[in-house]
Amino acid sequence: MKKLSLLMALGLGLGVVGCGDDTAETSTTDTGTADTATDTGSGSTDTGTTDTGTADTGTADTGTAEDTTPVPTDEQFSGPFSYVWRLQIPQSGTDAECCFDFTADGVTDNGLGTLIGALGAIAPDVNIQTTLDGAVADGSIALLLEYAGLDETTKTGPTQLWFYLGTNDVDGDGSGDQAWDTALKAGEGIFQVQPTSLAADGSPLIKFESAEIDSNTLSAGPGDFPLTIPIPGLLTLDVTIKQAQIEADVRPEASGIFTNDADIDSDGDGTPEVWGGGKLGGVIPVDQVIGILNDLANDCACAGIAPDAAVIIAGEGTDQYDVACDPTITINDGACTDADGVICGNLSTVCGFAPALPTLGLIDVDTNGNTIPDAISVGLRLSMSGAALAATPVAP
Ligand SMILES: [Ca+2]
Ligand SMILES: [Ca+2]
Ligand SMILES: [Ca+2]
Ligand SMILES: [Ca+2]
Repeated sequence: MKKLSLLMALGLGLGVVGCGDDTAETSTTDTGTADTATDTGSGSTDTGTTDTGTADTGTADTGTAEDTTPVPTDEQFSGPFSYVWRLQIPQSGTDAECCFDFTADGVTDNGLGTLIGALGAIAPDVNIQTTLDGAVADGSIALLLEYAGLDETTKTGPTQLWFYLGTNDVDGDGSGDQAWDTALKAGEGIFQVQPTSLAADGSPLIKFESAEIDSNTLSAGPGDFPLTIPIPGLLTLDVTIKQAQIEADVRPEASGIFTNDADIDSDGDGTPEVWGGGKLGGVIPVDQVIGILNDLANDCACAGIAPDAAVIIAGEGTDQYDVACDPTITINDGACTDADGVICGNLSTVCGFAPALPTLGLIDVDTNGNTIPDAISVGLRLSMSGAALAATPVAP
């Protein structure tokens, strides 16, 4: 199990992603499997080279071609950029807070908010939002977006979204070079890209390959999106968000792309609260979460757990996603200390709680069409300002 520091929180620094609806069609010969799906997407007509390959025997494609992926012609690190100066996790409240409807019932879904709200009730001293705010303000989390291939003059049209971890400590003295609350939020920030967000060849690890800015709306996805979310003192969610998408109310300025805040009365008291104008959402298969918990449990030798034990047994049952600890595994967590981590010392509590997990309402999306929810919807609000890069990425 990877124990990731807060630096990696939402740092998007792990894993390789294949994002976007369609991979760009760049070859001239069709060597792939016959197309059997109807293309229902929108976008501009595919104007690429004529396909001279084997005839496609699949269902006729009656939709508009979805191949809008621009091939960036400008250099990496040339911008335009955004700096994410606020990440908000709605924990309860109104439908408008965040972010997307994954169940086609017209109501947005956010099981992550439900989970964090529940954690807040169980452990009031663990405030995820305060932790996130602090990490962004002190530079531990400096998330940058590059709009690759975006028209540099109009800052609109098709683009790719490339994500980087950055630092404002360009001079390397250990502290940020500019004030977060004024300069960075105002779009005056100058950053350097951290190598943890780059592949061996220097290209970005995390990206939405198909995105667009149109009429002040930035949209991207849906696609797969790897993400790391630490829950301090409990666990680190290291997951791939499925059906990930971004939608943001943006305005292009000289220094980059800014979000426009959204005023939403999230607590229903008649006075609106300020939310970031960007929305990032998707669903996390529960199987991934159970895998993380079992990885954590496998580190609990102090409780008598074998390194390869499947402590938690989970999966879709006849009417719900069932979760329970293996009753044949004996847990002696009383022998664990704080040094063994929060999970090991509370493993029997976790196991006592596990069967109740499906009843909390956070497993809320069915991803395989059998009507049994098997995934947790998530949503974050983003606030962004323009930004610039100082130099090539810092050396590894
Ligand atoms: Ca819904
Ligand atoms: Ca510095
Ligand atoms: Ca209010
Ligand atoms: Ca299902």
